[in-house]
Amino acid sequence: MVVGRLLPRLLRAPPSPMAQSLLEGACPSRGMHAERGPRRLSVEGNIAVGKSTFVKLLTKTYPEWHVATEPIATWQDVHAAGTQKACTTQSVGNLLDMMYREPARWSYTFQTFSFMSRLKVQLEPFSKETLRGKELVQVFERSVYSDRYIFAKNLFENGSLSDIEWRIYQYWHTFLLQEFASRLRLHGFIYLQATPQVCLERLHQRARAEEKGIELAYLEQLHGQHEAWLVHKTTKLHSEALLNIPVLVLDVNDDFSEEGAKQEELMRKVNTFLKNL
Ligand code: UDP
Ligand code: D5M
Ligand code: MG
Repeated sequence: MVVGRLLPRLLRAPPSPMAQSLLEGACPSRGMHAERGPRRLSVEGNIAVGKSTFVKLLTKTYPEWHVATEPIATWQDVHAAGTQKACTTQSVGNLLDMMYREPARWSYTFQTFSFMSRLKVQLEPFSKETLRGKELVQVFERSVYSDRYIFAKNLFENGSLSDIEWRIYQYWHTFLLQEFASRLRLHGFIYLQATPQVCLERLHQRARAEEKGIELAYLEQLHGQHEAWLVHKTTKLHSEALLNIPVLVLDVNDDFSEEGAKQEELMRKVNTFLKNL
């Protein structure tokens, strides 16, 4: 089989069977970017569209990639960090639940916390071993950008963030993104696209307690924000560079949770996208 000879500059460890099959015909060229170093991608998409399922599939297909899942557990169980040692395990509340119960009271607080937790994830340094792998790929489930251009923007537009909260948010968000620009850099977005109706069905299936009050209208708003930012490119962004980051749009209306042709099609598209970054 030809696959062995074309072995993956993208894949350093022995590839999984699916990765192996994806490599047939893989071109060793690196694409537009001459520079070496990690490729950093963020998986974006509506609530319950299937991001976590998708990043699990990436992990299975490409076990050597570094995947950072959304730090939702941190939001569901906020701890008194930074205080005396004895207090560090004390839980002070479920901020996700608080935000959904009382959005006008807790949305701004939620934004400060979700941003900090995403920033920490995106800034995490690479180990020496990791850096030795020249073709490293790092994947994040959502980003500091979706925090702002999907959620915070939407919460402002639906009245859950006040005018002054939105302005203060943008002020520090822009400042911090500029300060950390080089370390936050992403090379691509993978946008998982499905109708709000499909997302609602998956949300009901997952049945996360905090989300039981989410209605179709909210998912429609968030869908509109994703489309404006990643497809129509009409969202006003804080930087030109962000606008120019390539976006791979994947239609995930059809179920991809089981092994089969749909999963293979998605992984093939990711592979092609990555080769051209
Ligand atoms: N799911 C599904 N089919 C799919 C993708 C996801 O049935 O093709 C289910 C998945 O098992 C979970 C729910 O939809 O019960 C939400 O998926 P996930 O948590 O991955 O979504 P996320 O909120 O991370 O986008
Ligand atoms: O998203 C995890 C859950 O967290 C889901 O209910 C949306 C919510 N979330 C994530 N980020 C934000 C921000 N920045 N503001 C408000 N709500 C947010 P899931 O899609 O299930 O992985
Ligand atoms: Mg998830």
